Amino acid sequence: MATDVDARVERALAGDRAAIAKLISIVETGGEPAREVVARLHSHTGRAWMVGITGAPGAGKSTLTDKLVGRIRADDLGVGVLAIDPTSPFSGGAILGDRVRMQEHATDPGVFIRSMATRGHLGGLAVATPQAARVLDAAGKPWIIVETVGVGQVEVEIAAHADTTVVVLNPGWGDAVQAAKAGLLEIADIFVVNKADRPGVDDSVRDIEGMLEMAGERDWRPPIVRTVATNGDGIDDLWKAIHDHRSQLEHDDAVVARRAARLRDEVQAIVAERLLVRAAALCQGDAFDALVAEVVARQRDPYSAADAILADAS
Ligand SMILES: Nc1nc2c(ncn2[C@@H]2O[C@H](COP(=O)(O)OP(=O)(O)O)[C@@H](O)[C@H]2O)c(=O)[nH]1
Ligand SMILES: [Mg+2]
Repeated sequence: MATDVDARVERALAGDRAAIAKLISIVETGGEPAREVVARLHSHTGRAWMVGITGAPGAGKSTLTDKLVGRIRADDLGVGVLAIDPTSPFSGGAILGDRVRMQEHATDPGVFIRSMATRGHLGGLAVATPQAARVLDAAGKPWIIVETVGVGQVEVEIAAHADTTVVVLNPGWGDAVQAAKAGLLEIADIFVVNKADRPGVDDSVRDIEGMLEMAGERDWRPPIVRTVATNGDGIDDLWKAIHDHRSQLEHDDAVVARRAARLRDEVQAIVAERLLVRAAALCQGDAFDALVAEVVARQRDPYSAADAILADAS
């Protein structure tokens, strides 16, 4: 087993696509094999720049990601893409759509694209995504794009943990307000108003500027980039904005603190995941059922039942 993992890791470090795909599957599934892989990969990481792209479903994130991949490839740089979709595991529609959209890059050896669904992750996306990104980083991809739907807490957190977080909005009354409600404004390093071929772009830009004013002074003022992802308009501006943000973070050494915070959260997520697994194991079986029966019969209160379970466990 160990030699099996070693061989795969060696091949992935050399950029072998099949090995990269297999390692991502292993870290996605979690458990002991994932631990082994991560233990071997971690020291090879820390070089990639991770760009998070988030926003409401249908905002154009996948189309934008596809164009950005093309732009990165035009600079002859390698790129890995993790498309995270929390939609129903049964529909599969959005994931299939992303694949089709990115098909032109599918045969490019400089591009690695992976769709991750929420199903099948023992530890959940909060644990699986950084692991998958770690594989791509170790495999030498200098750029990693993580596309997440900015609707759930976990998805927003994943995007917020990128080195550069891009929040995608569309023209139209209220979109910026919705984004604010979802907590997207605080995490944005760059705003994109995509679908700039539609009316209301200036209003959206003004909305965002207004909200930035209210948020007060920051080290970095997020630029607002207008794009038409479908035809590639504004992609150069977005690529430049990403570079500007990267330069600023690197210049201030802020990237060190940001990445340390990311790793800190990762360790915490792993601890939380393990405690959940442990809790599930403790809350089953005859002894547990007997305690619950006592609570139901009002012979015990829920807290003392929990105390009894934890006392037995330690
Ligand atoms: N008119 C217009 N449509 C766009 C633009 N960008 C994306 N779309 C369309 O919006 C729909 C959703 O795009 P998609 O990239 O799947 O959005 P995602 O859910 O955010 O990943 C697709 O039909 C795209 O063709 C744009 O700039 N202008
Ligand atoms: Mg998408």
